[in-house]
Amino acid sequence: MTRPDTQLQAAFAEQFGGSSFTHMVRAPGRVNLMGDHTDYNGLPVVPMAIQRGLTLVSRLRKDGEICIANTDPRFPPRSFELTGDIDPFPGGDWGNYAKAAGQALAQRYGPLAGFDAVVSSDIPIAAGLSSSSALVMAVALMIVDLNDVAIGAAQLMELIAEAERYVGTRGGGMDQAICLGAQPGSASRIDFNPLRLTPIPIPNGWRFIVAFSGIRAEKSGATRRVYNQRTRECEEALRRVATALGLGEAVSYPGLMSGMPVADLLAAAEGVLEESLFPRFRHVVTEATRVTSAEVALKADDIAGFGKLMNLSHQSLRDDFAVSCAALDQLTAVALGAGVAGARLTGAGFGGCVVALSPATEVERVLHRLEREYYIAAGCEGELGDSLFVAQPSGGASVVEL
Ligand code: NG1
Repeated sequence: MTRPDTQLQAAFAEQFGGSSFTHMVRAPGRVNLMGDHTDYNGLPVVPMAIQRGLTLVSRLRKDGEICIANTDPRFPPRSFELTGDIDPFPGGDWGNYAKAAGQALAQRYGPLAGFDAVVSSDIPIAAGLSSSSALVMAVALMIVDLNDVAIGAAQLMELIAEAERYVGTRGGGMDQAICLGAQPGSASRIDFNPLRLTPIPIPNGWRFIVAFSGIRAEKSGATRRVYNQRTRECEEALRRVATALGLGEAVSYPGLMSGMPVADLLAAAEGVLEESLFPRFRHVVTEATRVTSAEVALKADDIAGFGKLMNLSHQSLRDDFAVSCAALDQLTAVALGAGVAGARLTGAGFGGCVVALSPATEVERVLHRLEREYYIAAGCEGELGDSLFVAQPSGGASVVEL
């Protein structure tokens, strides 16, 4: 891990009366390659951590207060007492992500000492690259390290996935797991209940391009409502299909899928789910099969096969799960027109980013086409580095004492 930059040192000194910090956490963002809206249904995903991340520097306090500032002026300093019952800031406040981690750890391991901290991040915000989970995980790791909390990695991933629901999203466990458990050079297949991460090396000649649509999908606003609506629709579809098949309400999506082939499951579901719910169900179960096929394609260095799965995934997210939007569809179309192996929206959708897979030999040409036909065509000028970049498969979050 590199040392913190001078901007962070100056920000910390300014915020906390000239003193300096002793610990640093680096937590990456992620791009999801396959399996969206499957994690909260207990079904697998294949994300990878990226080179963009969040740095949190801090120094232990003698009391139980967390005082946290941000180098991004949009996020004013926040402080709160680290207890097992923390009142949230108003909805949408960035400090709630720190409170989420703090409350969960204090409930289990309190009383805990707090810290003074400054955060700096280069993960685009509300872009489906998991900037929020990087913050929750960074705060959690810092609390764990400064307080010598004895907790294993898998336990921390699961605790923090649950903890992030503090902000009001009924999310799954993908983001927290990959943020902590990623291996450099690899994506990971993640299975849930129990949580398992299996690294899958990215073949040398593959490049994943991340392209931001320009539409922010703020989870604190309207996006949260639709996201939570999808989680409820999936639960409802599961309950009805399981009941119709005489399986009882305790069955999970993985349980359902292990019991019969997907084609039979879909035929049974179509008979019991109304028109609005059946496509949601179809997305979830077909996306899970695409995750397994994607793992096979990755291991076989089958770029064309992986690309086709990405295209099918995008169609399913757009048509069956209804989480795409015109800008994401346009961006995938431009990428496909530029000759990529495949392209799909990544993360929750409703805006955010597209991920496109290109052979390394073609990547510069594809980047130029995207720049010209999407960004310049829309009137964007200047540096595009935050909106358009090649993702490097990176390692997971870690903490160092400086
Ligand atoms: P993003 O894309 O970061 O909003 C969300 C959920 C994931 C997963 C994806 C969709 C959170 C913190 N993250 O991610 O668990 O459900 O949507 O696949 O809620």
